[in-house]
Amino acid sequence: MDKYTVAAIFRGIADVLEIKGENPFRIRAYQRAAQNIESLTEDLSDLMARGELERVPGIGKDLARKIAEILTTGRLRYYEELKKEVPPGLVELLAVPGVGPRTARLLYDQMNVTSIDELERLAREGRLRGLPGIKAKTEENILRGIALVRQGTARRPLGLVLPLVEYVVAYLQERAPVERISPAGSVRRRCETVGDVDILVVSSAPERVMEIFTTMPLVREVMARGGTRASVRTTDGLQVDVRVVERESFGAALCYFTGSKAHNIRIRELAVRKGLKINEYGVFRSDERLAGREEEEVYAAVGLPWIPPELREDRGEIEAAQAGRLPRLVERSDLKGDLHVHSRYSDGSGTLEDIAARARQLGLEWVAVCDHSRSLKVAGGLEVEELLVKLRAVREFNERSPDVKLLCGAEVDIDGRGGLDYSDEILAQLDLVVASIHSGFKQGEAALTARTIAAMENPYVDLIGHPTGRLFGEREAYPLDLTAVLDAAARTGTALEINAYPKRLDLNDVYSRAAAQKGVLLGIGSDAHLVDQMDYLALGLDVARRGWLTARDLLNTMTYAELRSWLSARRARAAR
Ligand code: DGT
Ligand code: CA
Ligand code: CA
Ligand code: ZN
Repeated sequence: MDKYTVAAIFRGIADVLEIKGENPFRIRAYQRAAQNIESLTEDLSDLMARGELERVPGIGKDLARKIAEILTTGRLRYYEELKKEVPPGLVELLAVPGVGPRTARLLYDQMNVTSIDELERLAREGRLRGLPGIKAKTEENILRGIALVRQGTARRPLGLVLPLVEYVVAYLQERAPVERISPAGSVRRRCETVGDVDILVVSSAPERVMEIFTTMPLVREVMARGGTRASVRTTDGLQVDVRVVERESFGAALCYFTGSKAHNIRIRELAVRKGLKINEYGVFRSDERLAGREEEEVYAAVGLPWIPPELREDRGEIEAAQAGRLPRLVERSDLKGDLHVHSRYSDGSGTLEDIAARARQLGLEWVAVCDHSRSLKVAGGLEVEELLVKLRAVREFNERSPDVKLLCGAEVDIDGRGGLDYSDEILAQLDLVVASIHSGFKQGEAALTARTIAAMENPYVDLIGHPTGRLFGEREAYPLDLTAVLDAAARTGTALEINAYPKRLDLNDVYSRAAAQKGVLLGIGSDAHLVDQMDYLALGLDVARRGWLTARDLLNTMTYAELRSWLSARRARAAR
């Protein structure tokens, strides 16, 4: 998992080059390389051993050599030298939109500004104006930029945080004397956005854990460090807290720090009624410790079965647990297919073979290959003739492939009035049809609701893609009458997508649960554009579990044969 170290160093290089006013193409090259490296699923060291680093997009001879140096020595001399050329505080200022390298340099040289906090204070007090090129208006822009940075770094989408959590956990496991380790907090509950990362550890040598954690290459700043607890900020600004707890308290601490706070409060009330006290150290009757090593013991002390972290939001899970009616949440091993993958036929990068190979690695039995339809020109939407070529190619592929089967699908645009981008005659030939809205978001609730329902009323539409259109950090969900949409889905038997692309997670947990309660089927689609992104299926699973879904609520748990018969029943109804 050294890819994050390499990516962090490359990003650092890009920042320094930017301050130095170097060639923008060189800067961009480092940034792009960092991004590509991060999304690799293959181990960098393996690639290096096979001499294949240069096969990663954006990596040439020079960068391959630098990666090799980082992988073998843990550092990069070029970067160490380069860093000496600029003051460290300067790099932080660049994160503020509107503060470019020239302004950052100016602020540093003339005002000694080395942090965003200082910059904010000076701008507030009106002390920047008067510097060359800085007016009252510029100060306002800087303050607005700072607010954006704070907002953007305040909560991040789960999918962008999880790889880093896995990295930190693996890093500590490999290097520190770790007996037990687990993420806690919103990460463990799989909330769709994460404020900060909480990690709990049991160790015989807490100081060692602190030392190793606070000196990780991706640590930018150690915010607090004690004997058993430390907080750091990573190079891209995320806060990570690590706590070392006693072996006997691990379960109690895990309960406490997993939260949610609302869930914890309910559990503690139950304890009080039994004359018990629960805190992060254990379960106590006066001073006697009754339990604490395992979470199960803590729940058992208040007469409950263990509750999956995804449900711990005080949304009825405690009542369900008391009644013995906790849902049997869908699990990764239940998933047999992915409903939404783009291929090279539109804007994806994988061939049919690549997609099937990845599916095989992920233990999937089928994949619906859904490329964009013809009006979505920017995304390489398929003309009818191209679609027919693809259809033949998928049929031929399936004849060759004994295990993984592909479905020839399409992600068909819903137009401004609820019409579809292909005729019914064409749709009827496809194995599976996803219909999505990609334009006209400003139409208002009534029109958007009507468009969505009109698409569901087309008997060839099997699934509505990313039903609310939200994109974290870019676009709010568009206004929809969700009750009407869910009712129409139930009436027409149309499934709704849980789009698992990290910026989407759409439908979300709450709506997925509401849909399932109305008997609507849901389908997870990774919306992968690179085959590596088919891993996003796991994020969709997180949403499904937070939405209380069982295997029976999802299309993804069907075998290929079951899915085909569900689809052909729908087609038969459509033909009537
Ligand atoms: P986040 O970080 O905003 O995404 O959300 P969490 O849930 O990770 O919140 P965080 O990091 O502030 O705290 C982690 C857990 O610790 C939280 O879910 C419950 C527990 N916790 C924190 N503060 C309190 C508190 O004042 N009372 C109780 N009962 N629990 C707390
Ligand atoms: Ca947290
Ligand atoms: Ca925290
Ligand atoms: Zn789409």
